[in-house]
Amino acid sequence: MEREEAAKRIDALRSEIEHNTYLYYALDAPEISDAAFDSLMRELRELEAAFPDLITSSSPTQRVGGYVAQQFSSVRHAERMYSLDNAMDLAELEAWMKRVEEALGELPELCCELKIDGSSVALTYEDGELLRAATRGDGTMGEDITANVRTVHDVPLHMRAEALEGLVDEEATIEIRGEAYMPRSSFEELNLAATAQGKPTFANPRNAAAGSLRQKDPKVTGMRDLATFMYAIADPALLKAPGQWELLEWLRAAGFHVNPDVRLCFTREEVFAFCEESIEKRSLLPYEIDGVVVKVNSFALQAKLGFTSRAPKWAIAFKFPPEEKTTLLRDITVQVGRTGVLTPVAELDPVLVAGSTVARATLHNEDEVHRKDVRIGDTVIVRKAGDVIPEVVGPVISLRPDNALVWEAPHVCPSCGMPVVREEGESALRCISIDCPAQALERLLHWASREAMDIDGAGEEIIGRLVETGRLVDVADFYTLTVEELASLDMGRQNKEGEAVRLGTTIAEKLVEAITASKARPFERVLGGLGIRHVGKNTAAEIVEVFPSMEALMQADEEALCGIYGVGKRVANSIWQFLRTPDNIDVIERLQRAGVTMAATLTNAERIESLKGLTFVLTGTLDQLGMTREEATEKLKSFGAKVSGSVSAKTSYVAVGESPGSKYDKAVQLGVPVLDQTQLKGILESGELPVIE
Ligand code: 0OX
Repeated sequence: MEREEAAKRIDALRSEIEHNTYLYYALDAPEISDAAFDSLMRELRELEAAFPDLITSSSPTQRVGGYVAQQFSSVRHAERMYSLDNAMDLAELEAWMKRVEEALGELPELCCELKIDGSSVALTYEDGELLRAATRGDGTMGEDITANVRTVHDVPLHMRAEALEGLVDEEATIEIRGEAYMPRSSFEELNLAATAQGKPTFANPRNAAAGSLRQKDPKVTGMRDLATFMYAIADPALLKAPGQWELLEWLRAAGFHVNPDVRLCFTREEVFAFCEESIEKRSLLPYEIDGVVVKVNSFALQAKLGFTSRAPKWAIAFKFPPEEKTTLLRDITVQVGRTGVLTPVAELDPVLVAGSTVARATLHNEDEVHRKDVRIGDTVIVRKAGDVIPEVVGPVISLRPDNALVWEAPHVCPSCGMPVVREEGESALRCISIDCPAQALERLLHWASREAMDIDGAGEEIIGRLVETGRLVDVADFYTLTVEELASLDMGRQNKEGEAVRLGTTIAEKLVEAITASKARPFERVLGGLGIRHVGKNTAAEIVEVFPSMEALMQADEEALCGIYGVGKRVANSIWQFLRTPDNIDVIERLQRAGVTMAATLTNAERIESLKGLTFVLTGTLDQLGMTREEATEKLKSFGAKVSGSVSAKTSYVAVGESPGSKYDKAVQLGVPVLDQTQLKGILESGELPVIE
């Protein structure tokens, strides 16, 4: 074929493919078969291969580029990407409508949308061409994920021509915002495949979407089934449309995928009805939603209402009540924790609840099992406490089979076979054997965990193997592991060729590096990591305030220990006992010889206590700090501040990251000042408070 003829055919094929992509993905109304579509794509690919100079970046064949990013660069959003205030029930939603009504003199038209539980994206178009795609980040700065977003089929690489008519200035650069999500079925398939390959799974479709968008290699993103629903424009003034409803119509016409479940409401009752219908609809939708977003429709009225420092006053997210599902309770097993506590665990038929698959849920203790009267074989109601921790609410008695089995607590430890005890006044059964391997495993996992020594790569599988092979008995053994022995560690599995899978040099080297790095963790982490009963990270920090070295702590008697803030008789006795047990002393000495930190690096007098007297609460995903939440907490403490887990009138500041929950709401309710991630970062760097508007 001649070049000129090829160019014409290429143009025609591209238009046809784009039109059919739009029909398929945006309108959900395909007109040609998948096979016919594939045939068009194949022809286009062949022609482009024959005439490579005719390839353009917005050709439908060019969604997946070959470039593998080392890291994502930061981009500034055209306008700040605000988050949404939440209404936790219909009464809070009503209160918001009342505020809006009072501010505007009457209740305006309200546009109701489903709240897609995905990952926010911002798409920038210049001259109608997709120029850039970014994550939300902290709302001001996001990450450049253009190459990955280009692989998402329902994201137009260029807007449809008719869209230009709706713009005030056809050449303007516009930023379109929305949510990228992974359909439930694709999420389940992805996790099944990951499980089959022994890879980690995603907790829920939202994490799967966010994780897929942050892949270094766009080819990987291209293999994930992602989709989008777009619902906003950074600057509505660029559009002729007068309101949200018209914006959604324009977005549809421009080629974007817009959620069809939207409704323009004129009364409170209509808004409530939409919320209630959406709750009903929730489990039937092929994607996850976690609420309804209600927006004042008119852009002019939106501007009148304005923003708080965090969110628009003209919109609210009505959050759904915790989702409950029923499933089969297959068995009740017993887990042995690091302090020997035996916890009954419900083994369930996997069920998707509030965005993640639940297969196990704690039943807390023996009394709880009997109080709830759950029996093996029961159909049980499952929900997520605070939408996070799965719990069994109770049985559906009417569905109880005749052979449902009443669970009996074990008399011996399921791990070591030694008799278990239930101390007076306690609800927990406990294995008190020193040699219990389950306790050893849990202690080692706790030591390696992020909140303690943060040994990257030391997960359950590797630690489990090292315990089974007898190479790890106590936490000091970590520091004697060598690259050579780890590299040849038999993982107890076989590959396709039937050979034993070994850990390998690369992972072994990284692990030894992480173990070495952990030696420098602050003393309070070491203390919290030892697994002393009743000594978690907060108590450990208080102990270090008074006894800043292991040497000083070893010499303290129970009375002196009781002088520590938050340490009563029971805790003091547990610390004292621990430090007088020969096996524990041996572990501490070996840790010390290995070079693990055994004293606080800064004494109280040396501390720059610029934040003394202030209490911070951190909430939401803090991914813009350049450090982990634990590190940020430590840093704040090093400036003399307290960091608390809950918001009260005494809280000085609440720092919020992505998707903050009820703590943010509480802060607003109590009038506690809120910091965003940029402000928190500033404090962490300087130890000084920002000027808050
Ligand atoms: C959603 C969703 C999120 C954005 C900032 C002001 C209004 N997750 O589906 N946010 C918004 O709009 C907000 N709409 C949505 N549909």
